[in-house]
Amino acid sequence: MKLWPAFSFLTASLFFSTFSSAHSGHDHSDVAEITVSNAQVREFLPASKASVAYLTITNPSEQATVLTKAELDGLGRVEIHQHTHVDGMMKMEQVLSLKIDGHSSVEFKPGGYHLMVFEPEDQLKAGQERKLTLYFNDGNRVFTQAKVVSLQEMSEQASQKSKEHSHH
Ligand SMILES: [Cu+2]
Repeated sequence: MKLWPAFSFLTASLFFSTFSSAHSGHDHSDVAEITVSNAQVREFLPASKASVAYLTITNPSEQATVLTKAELDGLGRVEIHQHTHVDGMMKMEQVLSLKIDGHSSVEFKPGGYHLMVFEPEDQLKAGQERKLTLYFNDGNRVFTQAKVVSLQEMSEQASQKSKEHSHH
């Protein structure tokens, strides 16, 4: 694809600019803990090479933080993705870093940010828990347990959520 070099250059320069601005010498002594909630990873569908995980990251501190990497136990590869609209088409692309402003949270959800997971060492089964590790550019790491859910559970929750939204 011809556009790819331009995309990767843009992503790389965004990465370095957020990286350096987050390192502009702030004091870490009063940094509040980043928390992760509702982490879920979907079972792999038959014959599918990738699955998806959702979570919410909350940054209660003053300073922005930058997520740079995610790992999930038993999965060979985890990528941070976002959905974008290109010429009216919904596409997804990998992001190398994700900035989370101070006093804010980012919800990974269908149609937005998500984790793509690849290369399972063993089968993911609904009801299991897998350790999820998130890496931030200040050296901080956050661990949580991601719940393995079936496609049905995941889509039921998504439709439940959208109902809640439309009824208020
Ligand atoms: Cu994706």
